[in-house]
Amino acid sequence: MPAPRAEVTAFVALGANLGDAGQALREALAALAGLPGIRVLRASRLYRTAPIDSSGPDYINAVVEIATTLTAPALLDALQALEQAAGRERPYRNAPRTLDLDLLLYGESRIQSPTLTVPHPRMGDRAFVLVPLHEIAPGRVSREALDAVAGQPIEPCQPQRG
Ligand code: A4P
Ligand code: MG
Repeated sequence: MPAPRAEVTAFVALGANLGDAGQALREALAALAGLPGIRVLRASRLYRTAPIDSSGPDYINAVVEIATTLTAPALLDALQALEQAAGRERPYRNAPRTLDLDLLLYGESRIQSPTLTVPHPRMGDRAFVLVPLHEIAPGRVSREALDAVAGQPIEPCQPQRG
């Protein structure tokens, strides 16, 4: 029998701006937690954010830290299956969406394939990723990186816990 794969810590960004976006993110979190090979370690609050390079209503965004035995491509497949189940359509790039799940970080891996780039290439430009990531993993986001996106509107939907 092959040895079980070791768990890898990964971070996933969640976003939506069509329909009940907050509900879509809560359901996606529950669905992620129910997938074999994935344990949810920590989830950020939900944040309301202005669209960046996109259109339509405000987005709801969050970031989740998971431990997973899935490979990075298998994790991407699982994330895309959840997007499809949430009714995701892709009429054009950066179109408004019912659910977007992006793989931000997968352990310390650097991946460059036709279908997967990790770390996510645009994560450093975006408050809607850096602010929730900083909430759950402050060591992963520098003060300089946060300062660089300070002009992008973002506000938590819930007060800070504890
Ligand atoms: N792909 C490559 N690397 C990755 C990765 N690390 N994680 C490929 C996920 N997917 C990755 O993605 C297109 C293709 O990227 C996938 O087929 C996959 O093989 P997609 O989800 O179909 O399309 P997309 O979401 O339009 O593209 P992408 O690259 O996820 O868009 P961005 O750059 O992430 O921007 N403003 C606010 N306020 N909040 C948002 O959440 N999101 C976007 C999307 C723009 N503006 C936003 C928000
Ligand atoms: Mg995406």
